Formats: sequence, structure tokens, C-alpha cells
Amino acid sequence: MKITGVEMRTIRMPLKSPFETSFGVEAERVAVLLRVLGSVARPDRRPVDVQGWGECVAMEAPLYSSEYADGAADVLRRFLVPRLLGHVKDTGDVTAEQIDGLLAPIIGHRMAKAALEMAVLDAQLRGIGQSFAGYLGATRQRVPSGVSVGIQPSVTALLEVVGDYLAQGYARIKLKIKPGWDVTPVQAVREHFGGLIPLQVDANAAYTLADARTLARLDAFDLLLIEQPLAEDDIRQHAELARLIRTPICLDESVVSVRAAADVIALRAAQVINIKAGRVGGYLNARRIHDLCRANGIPVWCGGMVETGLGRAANAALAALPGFTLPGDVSASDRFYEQDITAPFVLEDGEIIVPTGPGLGVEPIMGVLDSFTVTTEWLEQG
Ligand code: OSB
Ligand code: MG
Repeated sequence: MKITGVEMRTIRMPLKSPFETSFGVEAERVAVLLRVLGSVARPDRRPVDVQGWGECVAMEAPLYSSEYADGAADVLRRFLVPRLLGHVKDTGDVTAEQIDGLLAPIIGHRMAKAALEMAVLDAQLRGIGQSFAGYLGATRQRVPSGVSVGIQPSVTALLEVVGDYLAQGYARIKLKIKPGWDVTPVQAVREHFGGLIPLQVDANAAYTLADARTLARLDAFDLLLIEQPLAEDDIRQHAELARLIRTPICLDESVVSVRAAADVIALRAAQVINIKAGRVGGYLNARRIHDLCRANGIPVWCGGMVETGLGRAANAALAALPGFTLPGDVSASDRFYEQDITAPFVLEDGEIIVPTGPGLGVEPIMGVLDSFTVTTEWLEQG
């Protein structure tokens, strides 16, 4: 496609209730959104105007990973978008498939890169009338929906929240844990709701190998997996931990690239991998990791980053690929938001319907998007 310019917004969306993890509490989702404007040549070579949307999953503060919203906006404004526009100026156009290579000289900043690739891919697919799901190779029309349950003020409060999600039909419960909030809440949920509910936990890197005995106590509760118990760069230590506990280990934060995924598999540091497009630099790398895991018999599931309807649409498409054999964190919009910026995703029998329209298959309701927008800037070839 040809690109005329990129609109970059920062939005702030209130969460229905504060979301607490081992790394902090969020009451609002701050995110950077991109709108790429340009044109795509149709088969008859006539150009049609297109736009595409990208969502950057970096959070307000660098607590989940090193990226954060204002940092992502800065690197997009000063380095990533200018590189993209420079390429378009030099060669006449760009494809989504070229972006990873084009941006490779800029080190890191994968969430920012992923947002730009997502926006170009959306525009490109809208131009040819193909859906994200069709493009990525989805094999299902609906995906089972899991829910991530934040750390609660008390076990009583936790049981109420989990009971409510189960009543809504969620297909799997994930409890956020941290030292001091682990064995007791997990035991309480198992005792209250029984051994049959699909249950897993996510530590967001809050433990060290010295906590192996505590983590081994979770073996009693028949969990599907424990997600990212140790630090992002503790890949080898996760392999050690895997020998000390029976619960399967799933890695999230550690899997920052296709190469990291290959290391995790070779070192047997995880039996399961959580795939998040933002964390690995885009939906194309996400698909590559899916393919690698599938070839190696490693089950994967689609993680979430409290996305708006835009990122949620892309995640639903990704989660519909055949290797995604565990329910993902692709919940209904109303899990986090009273009002989403797109038509809301809803649960139907514990599943989310994968959009089928061109590109993401959803678009922002502009009045709603504008109401959450705190800054807007226009980036074009200088
Ligand atoms: O570790 O999976 C995580 C949210 C923000 C940052 C990291 C994580 C999460 C979640 C929520 O668990 C997943 C969702 O969007 O539903
Ligand atoms: Mg996680």
C-alpha cells in the first residue's frame, strides 16, 4: 500500500473495576492507537483509499515489560513511523510483511512495532477484502473465552468474582497470584467450585527459584498451568523449576521473539506458551511462534493485554488458528469496559465470535473514541 500519513492518539479508558496483578493496580487503560491512511491498488490497478487501525498494548508504566505508552509513542513518532514513511517515499509502497524487517534496525520496542504492523495489515486487508482470521489461517469461527481474575482484597471477594464469571459462562478461570496470595486463594476456589473447572494461575514474574517449595504446593490443585512464575530473563531457571513442580509451566513475559520461543522449547523451560502479538513484535511473529510450537507439540493460547475492541478483534482471529488448543484471555469487552470503542465483543456459550469482515472486521465508533482521546497527532513524511 501507499501511505499518506499516520494519526497517533493516546486514549484513556476507565476500567469497570481496578485490575490488580503482582506488578501493580490499574484503574484506567492508557493506550496508543494508530490510524494509517493511504491507498491500495486493486487487481485492476485502480487505487482505493484505505485506513487501518493499530493498537499498542504497552501499558501506562513499564511494570509488565520495559515498554510503556509514552515511550511507545516517542519511538513511533521519532523512529518507527519515519522509517516506514521513508521506505514508502523511496520505493512507492510497503506491505505488512516487510515491516518487521524494515524496523529491525531499531532495537526492541516490540509493542510499538506491533501496533504499526497491525495498522498496515488492517489497511492492506481492508483493501483486498480479506479478514485477519482468513489471512492468518484461522480454522474456527468461534474461540473459547477464558478470563483473567485480578488479585482481590479477600478470599470472599475472590469467590464472588469467580462465581460471577462462571455464571457468565467463561470457559476457563485464570487467577493472578503473588507471594502471599497463592496457595490460599487457589485452594479456596478449588474447594468452592470443585475440581472440574478449568483453572490456571499467573504470577507475572513475582517469584524466584527459592520459592519452588511454595509453588510445588500448587501441584495439589490440578491446575492447567502456572504462567510466568519467574523473571522475564530467567529462561534457564524456569527449566530448573519445571523439574521441581508437577504443574505445567507456561511462559508469557519470557517469550519476546521467535528465537526466545525456540530457546524455551529447546531448554524445556515451558510445556505451554502464551502468545501475545504485542510482546513479540506483531501478529506475523505471533503466527510464526504458533507454527514453531505446533511443529514441536507445544500447546499455545492467546494472551491478552486489556485490549480495546480493536486489539480484541485481532486476538480473536489469532486464537482461531489450529495450534491454539487452550482457551485464551480473549474475554468479552464488558470484562474490562463499561463502554468499548468498537461494538462490544460478547460471550456466547463461553465463546467469542471471530470477526469475518475485511481487516479487523470492527471499527471504532468515532464519537466514543474521541471521548476517550487525550492527545492526537498527525505524522507524515517530513
Ligand atoms: O500477564 O497476561 C498477563 C494484563 C495486562 C498485562 C499482563 C497480563 C494481563 C492479563 C489480562 O492477565 C489479560 C486480558 O486482557 O484479559
Ligand atoms: Mg501473563
